[in-house]
Amino acid sequence: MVDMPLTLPARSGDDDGAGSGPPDDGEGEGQVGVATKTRTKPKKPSQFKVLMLNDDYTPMEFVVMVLKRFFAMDLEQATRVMLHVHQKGVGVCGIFPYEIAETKVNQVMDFARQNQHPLQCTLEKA
Ligand code: TYC
Repeated sequence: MVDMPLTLPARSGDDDGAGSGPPDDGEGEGQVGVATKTRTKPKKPSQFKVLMLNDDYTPMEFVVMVLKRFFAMDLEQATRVMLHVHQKGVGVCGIFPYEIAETKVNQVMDFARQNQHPLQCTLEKA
């Protein structure tokens, strides 16, 4: 009497086209799936600069009011940033995560429009 194995050892591919089973369709258990990788070090949300642009028409006092109201600056800080923008053409109001930066830009643009000033504010990746 000869001992026969009851089960055959698993093979990774039944690719000979003939013999025991149907041809391998590449969908065998444990072979196809979505590769996932858990990030152990979470990425910091990227930061965005909110920039104020100079123009020839918006009153200086209005720009100072905007900087105090939406960027929590005191009078001295707001005046310094406003004069920087007036002289250099552009200045940084603050650096925030994207959604906060975008909200600030919208708030400034809406407030300027409501007051009929052409003041422009924009975002830039920090
Ligand atoms: N240049 C404007 C003026 O002379 C003042 C100003 C400053 C406007 C900063 C916009 O972002 C600005 N009245």
